[in-house]
Amino acid sequence: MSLRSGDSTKALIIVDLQNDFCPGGSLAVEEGDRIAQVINPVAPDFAVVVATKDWHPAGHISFASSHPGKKPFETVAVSYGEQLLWPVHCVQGSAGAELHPSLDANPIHLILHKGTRIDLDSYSAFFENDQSTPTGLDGYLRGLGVSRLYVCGIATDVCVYSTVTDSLRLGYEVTVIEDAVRGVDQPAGSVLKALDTMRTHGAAMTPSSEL
Ligand code: VGL
Ligand code: ZN
Repeated sequence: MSLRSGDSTKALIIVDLQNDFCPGGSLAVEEGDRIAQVINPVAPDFAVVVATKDWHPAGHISFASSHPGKKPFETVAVSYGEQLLWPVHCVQGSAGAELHPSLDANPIHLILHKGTRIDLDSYSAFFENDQSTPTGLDGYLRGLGVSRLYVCGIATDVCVYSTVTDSLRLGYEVTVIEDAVRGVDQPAGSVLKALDTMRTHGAAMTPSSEL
């Protein structure tokens, strides 16, 4: 678990590789569980490895069940704009919120819990969905001298997307590990659109074989 002697400016960010986002989970993403086999061999080569966990209290604002009459994938107006509603997922302390067992957790230095406030969702690893409340991750990474991020995980079109665009906005050099991301694709086409926008904003796309 010590910092490696490799390039200390490079961090791996593993976004929300949790049971609820994998086949069998409440917000299952197709092939979500396949990512681990791609990440496990490369993670130990990074000086810094961060895993995020979506970590919601029961009754969270992003759950459709918290809004009478609303169904998953509908939206509601909240104080910070439109909130897309989801099935109940990643409830703090539940089995669904655990990292997927196929992910080797040993190389992880920091596990960041996000979306922990009942009235505020958080997709990005850097800012809550009000776009202004920081998670502290930027300070952590800068404190370690990190300037280059390699991002993987779930979901390409939700939390990976927000994490990547925030990273670019914060001035990091960002690479998406293209065979280590999977998306919700809700509505259909969201994954392609997200990949395209990430590229346009300056993210590089690399297969794990070229790391
Ligand atoms: C996510 C939907 C709701 C994600 C989190 O990790 O991409 N998606 N909460
Ligand atoms: Zn969530």
